[in-house]
Amino acid sequence: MRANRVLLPLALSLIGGAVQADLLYTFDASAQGFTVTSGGALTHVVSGGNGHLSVADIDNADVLLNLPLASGTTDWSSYLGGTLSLDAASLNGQAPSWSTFGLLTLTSATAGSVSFDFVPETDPTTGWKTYSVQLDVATFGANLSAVLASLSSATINLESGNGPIEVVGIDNVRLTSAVPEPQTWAMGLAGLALIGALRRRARG
Ligand SMILES: [Ca+2]
Ligand SMILES: [Ca+2]
Repeated sequence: MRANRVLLPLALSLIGGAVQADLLYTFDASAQGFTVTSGGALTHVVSGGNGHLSVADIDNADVLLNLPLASGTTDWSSYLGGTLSLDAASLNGQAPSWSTFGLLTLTSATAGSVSFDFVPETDPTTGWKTYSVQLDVATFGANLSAVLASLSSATINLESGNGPIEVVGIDNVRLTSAVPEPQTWAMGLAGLALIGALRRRARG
């Protein structure tokens, strides 16, 4: 039994290294903790059980959508190499005339910030479209891993109109971890095998 006290946590940590929770915000019942802290007014809209966020630009400050994070710092290391995606649409038919829509900025309490604009300058347009960005060093630079490990805010710039003229919709914000590398799968399988061995020993 003493060996199990050492081996069981080891087995669980091997599995934990391979399995990382994805996040999906569908806004079907609420705004799920998303806020707009600058330049815009956020409304949660429900239609036929499918909700989304509606954000109206109200002044000349950038409209910044904040993803919900725990206070202090959050460790998003497991999303390094993963993907952030969202659905967006122009809700009032305003053609895009400002290019910063889709600028994702990740800020760390201790390691500065990184950013990347993942929506084409010609979007969003009327009708929902999905946009995504890979959270990798090739896209955000070498500082990304340090920022993700001590994240204090994650904001998406929603400015698509020159002046307070646009109303945009946001839905299905999704954060997925990287597809595990073969060696990560191997660690997870090793963890499962170890647990299997411990159970057999406990029975015997
Ligand atoms: Ca929805
Ligand atoms: Ca604007």
